[in-house]
Amino acid sequence: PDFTPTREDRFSFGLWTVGWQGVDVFGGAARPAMEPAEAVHRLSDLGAYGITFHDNDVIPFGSSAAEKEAALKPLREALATTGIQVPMLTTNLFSHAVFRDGGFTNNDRDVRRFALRKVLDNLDLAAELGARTFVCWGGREGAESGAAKDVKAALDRYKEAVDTMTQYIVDSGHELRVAIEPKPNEPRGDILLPTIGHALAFINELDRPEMVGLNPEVGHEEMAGLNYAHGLAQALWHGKLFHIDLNGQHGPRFDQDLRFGAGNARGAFWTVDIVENGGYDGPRHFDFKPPRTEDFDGVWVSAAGCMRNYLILREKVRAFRADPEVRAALSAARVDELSQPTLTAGESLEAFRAEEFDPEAAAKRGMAFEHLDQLALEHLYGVR
Ligand code: ASC
Ligand code: MN
Ligand code: MN
Ligand code: MN
Repeated sequence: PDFTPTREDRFSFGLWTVGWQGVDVFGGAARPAMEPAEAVHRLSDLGAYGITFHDNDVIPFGSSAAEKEAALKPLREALATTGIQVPMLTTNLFSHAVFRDGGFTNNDRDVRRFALRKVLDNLDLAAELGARTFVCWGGREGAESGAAKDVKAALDRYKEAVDTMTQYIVDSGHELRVAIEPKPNEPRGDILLPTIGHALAFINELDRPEMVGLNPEVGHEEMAGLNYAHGLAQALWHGKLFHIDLNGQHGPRFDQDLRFGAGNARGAFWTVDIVENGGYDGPRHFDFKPPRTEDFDGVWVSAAGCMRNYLILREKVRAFRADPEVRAALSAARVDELSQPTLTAGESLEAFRAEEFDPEAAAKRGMAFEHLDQLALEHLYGVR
């Protein structure tokens, strides 16, 4: 099989991924800055169809209207030349020290007002660039200590901000939906809306829940010890999987942002399975960081690897689903039986409660899951 990406595969990358200079907690930049237009051309050559960015990946913080337009000009030209799209835009509410206690939930009201203005401006840019999804990653919305944050008040302010965004989207006629990106910790000690589940519950309290969904990231769920593929499945079940951030992570530790397919390879297999077969129809978006060991050659190897690994896993998932022995194993494991309602329509509860059942006999039936999982692993390991 050919693992060369095409635009039909709809791979997209954040400009902040390949553009990451390697600044971390212990060291400064390890690579020079990359021009956004250069990133667009290189990603286009590699087979991506889209790019995404935070306002300040392109527009320096504090730019005037003229400076903003000047910063956007080379990007617009690169997009026009390559035909690369901008399916998603997001706002940087985390780098500048003014956001050290957050944007939407900062204890300082004037900072919250500044953050919300920044986001409303960026909604206009997102709509203008043709984006359909607007991501909110609240990396600084949180706390390191107990008394410093009134969590219930913070959630009131979070809701107020997202409600203001959706009202503005409706009033301005923009074709945008908002996607919240959960993360449990880092850079804050504890971040609000830490997991897919917390964010789903929050969305139900909003004024326009139908306009707000999720942008789950592999590493962020795995940092919390959670199963990303299960999280995507639940988000799909709620109709809330608006966008995805694909990358790699080795279990609960700092946010590694490895290229997709590195880290938890088994998790990546089931991720591709649910993304391909679960009803998601958005971009296959990568939010990774090429390790600071790499020069620019390594950066492009890493970016290409995200797409190639996705296509390799897509092929393996297809082979797994098409394998007759897998189909038989799925039947033996009664996976399809779970789709039958537990009660029959119109069944009387009286008769149902009187029904005879032998739990000892049922407890003796094996579930046959190990054979099924062994087949999956053998597809993943490349021996089937
Ligand atoms: C985002 C996003 C993240 C963070 C991180 C910034 O917009 O999805 O996970 O910002 O990539 O370094
Ligand atoms: Mn991450
Ligand atoms: Mn992300
Ligand atoms: Mn990230």
